[in-house]
Parts: sequence; structure tokens; C-alpha cells
Amino acid sequence: MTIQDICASFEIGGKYVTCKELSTGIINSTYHVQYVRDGEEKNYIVQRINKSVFKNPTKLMENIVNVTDYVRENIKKKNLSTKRFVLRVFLTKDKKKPYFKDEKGEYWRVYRYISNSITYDVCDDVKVIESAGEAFGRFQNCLDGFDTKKLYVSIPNFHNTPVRYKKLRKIVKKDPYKRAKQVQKELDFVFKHEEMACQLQKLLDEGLIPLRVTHNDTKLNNVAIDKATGQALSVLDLDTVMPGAMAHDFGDSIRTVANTCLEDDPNTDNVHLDLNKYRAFCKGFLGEVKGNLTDLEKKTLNLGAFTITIELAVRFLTDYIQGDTYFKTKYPGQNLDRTRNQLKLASEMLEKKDQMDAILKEYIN
Ligand code: GN1
Ligand code: MG
Repeated sequence: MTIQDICASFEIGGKYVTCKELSTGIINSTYHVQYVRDGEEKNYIVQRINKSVFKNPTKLMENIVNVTDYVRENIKKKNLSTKRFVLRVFLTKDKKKPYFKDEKGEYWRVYRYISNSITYDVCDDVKVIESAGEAFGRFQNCLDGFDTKKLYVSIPNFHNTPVRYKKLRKIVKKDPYKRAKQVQKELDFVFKHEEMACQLQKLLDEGLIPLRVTHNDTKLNNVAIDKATGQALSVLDLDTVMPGAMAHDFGDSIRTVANTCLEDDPNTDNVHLDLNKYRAFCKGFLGEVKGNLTDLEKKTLNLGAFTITIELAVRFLTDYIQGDTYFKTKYPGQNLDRTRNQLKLASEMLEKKDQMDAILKEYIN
């Protein structure tokens, strides 16, 4: 089946023109599809859901429909455009389902492409970063009140850092490709900081910080940015909207917006935590959510940045040792490059902790 055939199963009007594969995500396969209707160009995002990561695509899609419906109602209340500030899921023509299952058993979905928008993997414009912070904060606000019990947990223990460490220990013991010895330095670093990296999960387990509805994949390239104005529009990629800590979302954003380079830049000399970018994100994000945070939650935000950065290093390292089976890679050793990059960033977060705390304080009260 071609992408054109897949599109034909969905309720999208007009005629298929062209399709291009996008390479930003490292889990699902994503295509930008162009249609034309009444002489007007229409754009869609078509995705094949990675079934080995998302075990139940049907439930995943039901969850996304529930979440987007809820967010849409709140976007309306804010008098913002529902076409640009929230994702729209298209249904299939015959069964009216938010996914299509092809003859090979693969699941496909179609979203509206947010018009005149782009995404950034790295961005040097602090105004865009501030606006991205606002968008992620607004997403949080729009989900406030959504019943966590109604959420489908698409990947159990996704940000459960102690469980991520356990998996790493297990694979190091097995060491199927004899790679562990070569990464001793990286292993030493992550295990040295294990206690601190697992603190946030402990606070959640003890009920000391609230379990909220969080996005859980708040990297910079998961928000659509208006090409002309630089304003952040809809938050994208809703596969991991699950119960979680506010500090996870804040942290995953900081990990990407404040890094001076791509997360897989193999030259760690390029990796720095940019405090101006950090500040810009704090300004946008906290401007939206600070009124809703508990005192202890406020104190966990920077811990969240460190936690998510180390956790991702643990995940990349685990994948490297197990033979690169989870994250898509373009060359051998890419997961190791990603690991080293994240570890450098985490160590800069430790060095700059006092400066980060001081900046956070300016925007949190
Ligand atoms: C994966 O595929 P993508 O880029 O949306 C991963 C995230 C990581 C990210 C790192 C379901 O997201 O947790 O932060 O790669 N998503 C999943 O680039 O594992
Ligand atoms: Mg994703």
C-alpha cells in the first residue's frame, strides 16, 4: 500500500499531490502529504505508529482523541484558533476510526498539518524559545482537570528513572554485543549520579508532589512555530500524554531548548547549557503555570531538567549496549554519541545549578 492509498482511507477532501518523508522523530515514521482542494493547497501529517514501542495503537489513538477534544474546548475558551493551537485527528471514511490498519497489520493516522508552521531542533531566537515555553505551559493549563484515571498509559514507567536504571544494569550484565567495557566512563558517570536522578520519582511515589496529566516528550521540535511571526502554536506528538510530574515536562524542554547543539552532536565541545535560552523558556513556561504549582513542585523543576537529561543518557546507553533496537539510528555509534552529548549537558547543569536556581526564582513567584 502506498501513502496515497493510506490517505484515501481517511476523511480528507481533495486530491493527493505529493508526499515527503520527515526524519525528525526517532520512533514513528512520519510523512508530510500535500493535497489540493478547490485550487487550494491542503497539508497533512501521516504517521505509521511504531508497534513495538506502542503496544496498543487503538487505545493510543482513543487517548489522543480524548486529549485533543479536551484541549480544544479549553483553547476555544482562550479565544485562540482551534485550527492552529491544537492538533486535529482525522477519522477513516468507513469505520470512522482515528487510525487505519493496513493489510500488513500496520497502524496509520492522519493529523492536520499546522499551516505555515515549522519546527526547530535547535533555535537561537530567545523570543521563539519564550513562546515555546508559553505553548507547553498553555498545554498544561488546557489539560488541567482532565481525569488522570481516564488516561491510557501508552508506555508504562516511561519517566520512572529507577526503572530505567534497572534496565541499564540488566543489559550491562548481559552485554550481548560486548560493548559495556568500552562505555565504562559513561556508566560510571550515570551510576555516580543515580541517587539524585531518582529523587523525583521518590517524591512522586511518596505523594509529595502531584501526579498531573503531562506531555512527557516536550522537546523543542514538538511545538509548531509560526514561520512568519515566530509564535509558538500547537504542541505536537501526543503519544506519551500520561500521568507524570510537571518537572518532567519542564526538564525535557530545558534539555532541548537550552542545549547549544543537537542532542546527537558527536562533538561534545559543542554542548553547553545556554543560560539565556534557559531564562527565555522559564519566562514563557512559568508565566503560564506558576499559579498552579505547589511550593515543593517549584523546587523540583531544575531537578527535573537534570533528571530527564540523565534519564535520556541512560536510555541511549541502554539502547547502545543492547544493539540499537529502540531508537532509530543513522550510523553505528549514534546512540553512544547521543549518550555522551546528554552527559555533557547534565554535567553543565550541575556546574550551573546556582545560576539556574537564581534565574528560576526570578520567574516563579
Ligand atoms: C523519542 O521519536 P521522538 O523524537 O518523538 C522518545 C523520547 C525522546 C526522544 C529523543 C516514545 O521521541 O522519549 O526524548 O526520542 N520517544 C519515545 O530524541 O520513546
Ligand atoms: Mg515522540
